Formats: sequence, structure tokens, C-alpha cells
Amino acid sequence: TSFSTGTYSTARRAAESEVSFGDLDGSDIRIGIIRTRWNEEHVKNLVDGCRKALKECNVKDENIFETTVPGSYELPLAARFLALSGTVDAIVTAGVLIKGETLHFEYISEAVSSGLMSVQLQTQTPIVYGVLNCLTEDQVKARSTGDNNHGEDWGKTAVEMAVLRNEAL
Ligand code: DLZ
Repeated sequence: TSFSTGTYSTARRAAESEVSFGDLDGSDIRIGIIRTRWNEEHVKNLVDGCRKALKECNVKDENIFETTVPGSYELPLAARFLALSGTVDAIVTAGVLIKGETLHFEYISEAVSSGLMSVQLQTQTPIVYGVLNCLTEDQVKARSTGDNNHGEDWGKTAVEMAVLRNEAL
């Protein structure tokens, strides 16, 4: 099937070698971005990185749908609503959790991570886990700016997984 001989093998080669993810064709791919309003400045940098990568993969601006939620804890349910709407081929979540003085961080991190995994398995819609879980704001900056903007990886992952989904379903 195309699942085993097409994009999947391309993706595997890319993971194992220097093949550029930019080779992926996102020209017919629809991407949803769900971003949090918590830690807005950092999330903006990550979303900018994501959009840059989507552009490099030829995803059209009109095929990118963006919405916001209050905080990371809201991401799984919002992702489920968007996935079930059938309007996107993959979803990028974008949030930043920074550890405070209580156990809040641990509970939310775990809930969001397992919640997003459940949603993508239940809906067969790839959900990119775009949540930074950091101990300090400096750690966030080191992962959301310059040459190490994780948002770029999230965008490329979304296109790769969307292509895989559309081949598999
Ligand atoms: C309440 C809260 C706190 C303390 N910290 C963060 C954070 O660092 N990052 C984040 O995305 N959200 C935070 N929130 C908000 C929760 O995710 C959530 O929006 C509220 O608990 C309401 O459900």
C-alpha cells in the first residue's frame, strides 16, 4: 500500500538521514493551530516558527486555521472539537507551561500530554504536542527563539503527519 511504500518510507528516511522535511508537499494540507493566551509572548514566537515551517512546506495561508484557548489545560478538548469538525488534516497545539511553587505544573503537564495523545488516537487526526514544559523562563526562551525554535519542528511534523494520515485513511 502507499502507506508502507510512499510517505511513510520518506518520513522514515528523513528521520534516519539528512533528507529535508522541506521536501514534503503541504500544498493540499489543512492545518489547525490552537494556541494558549497564557505565556502569550513565548507562544507567539513558537507559532511564528510553526508558520515559517508550514510556509517552507508550501502550506497555503488560507489552509491554516488559528484559534486560541485560555491555557494549556484547555488544549485537549479544543483539539478534539477541531479534529471532529473534519476541517483540518493535522493540528498543532502551542502552549508553554512554566513551573511555579506548587504541584500545579506537574498535574497540568501530565493531563495535557496524555489528553492530547488520547485525542489523536480517538479522532485519527494527528495532534502535534506543541507544549513546552520548562522550569524557568530562560529555558523557554532557549527553545522558542533563534535557531532552536521548537515551533519550526512542530510545523514540519504536522505536515508530515497530515500527509501520512491522508494516505492511510
Ligand atoms: C493556572 C495556570 C498556571 C498557574 N500556569 C499556566 C502556565 O504556565 N501555562 C499555561 O498554559 N497555563 C497555565 N495556567 C492555566 C491553565 O492551563 C488553565 O487555563 C486553568 O487552570 C483553567 O482550566
